[in-house]
Amino acid sequence: MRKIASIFILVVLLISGCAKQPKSLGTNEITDYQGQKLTVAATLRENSIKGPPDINIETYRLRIDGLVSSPQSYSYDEVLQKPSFTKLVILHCVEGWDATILWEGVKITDLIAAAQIDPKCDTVIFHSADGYTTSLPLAYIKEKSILLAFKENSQVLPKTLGYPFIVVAEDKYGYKWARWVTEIELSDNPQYQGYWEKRGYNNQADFPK
Ligand SMILES: Nc1nc2c(c(=O)[nH]1)N[C@H]1C(S)=C(S)[C@@H](COP(=O)(O)O)O[C@H]1N2
Ligand SMILES: [Mo]
Repeated sequence: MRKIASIFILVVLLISGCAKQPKSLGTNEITDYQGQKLTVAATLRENSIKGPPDINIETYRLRIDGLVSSPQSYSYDEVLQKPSFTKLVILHCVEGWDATILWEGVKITDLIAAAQIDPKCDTVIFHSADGYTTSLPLAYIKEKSILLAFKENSQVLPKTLGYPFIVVAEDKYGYKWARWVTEIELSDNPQYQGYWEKRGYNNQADFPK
């Protein structure tokens, strides 16, 4: 009889314990994709030059300027209206860590086309809300259909990963992955040096295959 009573108490405790568990309303975040384990953004170390800036999405604009005849200024929603694409790309930082993430974004070529780029342009310079800059060759952006991502692992880009936008600079080291992008400048200067490039990092930044 004592045994039955204790089993009863155990069951009651288990049920009440379960009832206290918060019910999950679900998450959009995915943890694996086509058999590949993805990196959870929250586990990534944030190591930017000034810390993640606050972006007011109501007043936010992405400008396309430089050597163009028709500069553009997109709101967040206007960027999202462009055709979107996903890509599984690994971000490698020079410090040795990496992150495997399913990115979703728009093609940079789709954003700059309307600006009517001067044929002299061969370089794309990214400016960010924290004052960071970096550049990539225009030919590379076209050939690889480089994305400006607004989602990672199926959820809206978290602030630490560059909300609202990060450049998915595949095959290039992390310092080419501009986060919090506010301006895309078309240039004819392939020698342009961004924040880390000025401090000695290689301008090609190719990740060894
Ligand atoms: N705007 C901005 N973008 C940036 C950086 C930065 O400091 N500011 N850091 C770069 C570097 S060095 C890397 S490795 C990736 C990921 O940054 P994390 O090391 O802070 O995670 O973002 C890149 N993009
Ligand atoms: Mo980095």
